Amino acid sequence: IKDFGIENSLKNLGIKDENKGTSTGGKFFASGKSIESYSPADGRLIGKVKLSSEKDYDKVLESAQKAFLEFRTVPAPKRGEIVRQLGLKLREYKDDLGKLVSYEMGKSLQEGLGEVQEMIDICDFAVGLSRQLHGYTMHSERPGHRMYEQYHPIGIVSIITAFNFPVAVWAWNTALAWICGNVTIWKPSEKTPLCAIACQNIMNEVLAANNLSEGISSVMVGDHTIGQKLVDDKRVALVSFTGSTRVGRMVSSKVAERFGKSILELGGNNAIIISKDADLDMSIIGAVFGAVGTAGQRCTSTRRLIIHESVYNEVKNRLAKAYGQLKIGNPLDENMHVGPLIDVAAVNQYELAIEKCKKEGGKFVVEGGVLTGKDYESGCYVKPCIAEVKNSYEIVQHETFAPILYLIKYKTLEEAIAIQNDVPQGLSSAIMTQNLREAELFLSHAGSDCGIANVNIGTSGAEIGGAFGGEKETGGGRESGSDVWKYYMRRQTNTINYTASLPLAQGIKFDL
Ligand code: UN1
Repeated sequence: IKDFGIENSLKNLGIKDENKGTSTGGKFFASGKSIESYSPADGRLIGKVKLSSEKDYDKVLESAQKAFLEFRTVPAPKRGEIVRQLGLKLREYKDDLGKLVSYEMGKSLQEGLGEVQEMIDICDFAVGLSRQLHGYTMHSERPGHRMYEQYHPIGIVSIITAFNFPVAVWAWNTALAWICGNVTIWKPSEKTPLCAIACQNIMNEVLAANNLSEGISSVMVGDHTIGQKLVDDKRVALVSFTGSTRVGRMVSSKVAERFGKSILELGGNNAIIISKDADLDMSIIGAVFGAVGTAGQRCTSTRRLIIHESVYNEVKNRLAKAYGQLKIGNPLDENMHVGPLIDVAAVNQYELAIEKCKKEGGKFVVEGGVLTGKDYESGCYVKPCIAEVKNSYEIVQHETFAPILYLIKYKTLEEAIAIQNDVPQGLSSAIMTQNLREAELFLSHAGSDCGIANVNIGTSGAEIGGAFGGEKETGGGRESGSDVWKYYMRRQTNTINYTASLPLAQGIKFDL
């Protein structure tokens, strides 16, 4: 088997055959059961990981609580300096980590490297931000008084991430949480535990170089019981959860019940509207990358194309031709466009969705199917497929994490926007058009209802500088850029009286 240098990268990242899944910044430990991580690329066992147990959980939480008391007093720009060093380390390890992401998760090497680039980018962003945690000042209605708002650290931030972005989502959250003076506890997906251990190894180098106490950045590779404990634990101020709408709903209500804060990044059902005035060359590339990139396993993957009737057949035929040219294979091989799905369970979901789509009346323009034979031994490779459907089909309303693209025809832009919005999710959306009126209507208050709305760009591949997240069943959370840092802090309004008298607000008189 061709190794693509993965053995060497595993070594550089400190991944062993047997790993322990818990670290608070120092040595790794774990006393739970063991799991195995297989690569969906070639089916090989990459390594074993001993999971965090409930006993380990208590240790991590205590260490985080202690660390917070100290870390919150470190000046924000100094915390930024630590994030700057993390960004430098990530540059050093970019090739190795990108390769591991590709090998353990299955996305193409290009996308694996892109994911590490997102980590580097958010570090740079956070460093600058560490000097800009601004609040407003305002004029008091009382003479000799001053008012302002300030933001303080909130405490322990737990980060629960999914397999599809096994490293970047942690970095988005950690970089911001840190500069805000919080400590973080990461529970990664059990499907990509080694990516998490590699990140923590990198982090531990930064922590050690700065003599920082344990507990500032912890990882716990554990099963759902660990996730549940984090969600229920009053000591955890903010739960940042990325995953399914089904689990997100539980996280949301459990955290709300104890008046904790949560950031939810749940399912997407993203569409591109291809107008009669679209640049079709651009539209085809945008649609194909959006639908097959990461084998359709991004939250932002393009699931639906809403195509104007006048260009419908041309787009359909050109898509079919483009799909015919897709090379599916080992994601570490740079000649391949599409890698595998994460595991065989995901392949089953893909097959079920195709079956369901057919039952509901979907007509396949490009047939799907599971690939077998040489180079496909892992059983995780599937053919990206395209079906003509109605938006109302149950399967079309549902997010299937696989490269299945649905085509829908429209007559007027108002109708297209209504179709685009007529799903339970609200993450990403796009329009391909060179017509200013169409673009502006799509972005207007009568346009897309999603957290992300693009013009002449596909639905996936957002930059970290803007707030990332979506509405409706996507959960309403925002991560990464813009003013998202405010989620990671508690807000305080301060009124200061510098006179010798005590006037009350609203002109109330109270004399003794
Ligand atoms: C996700 O799929 O969970 O916009 C995140 C994108 C990436 C992030 C996706 N920057 O596609």
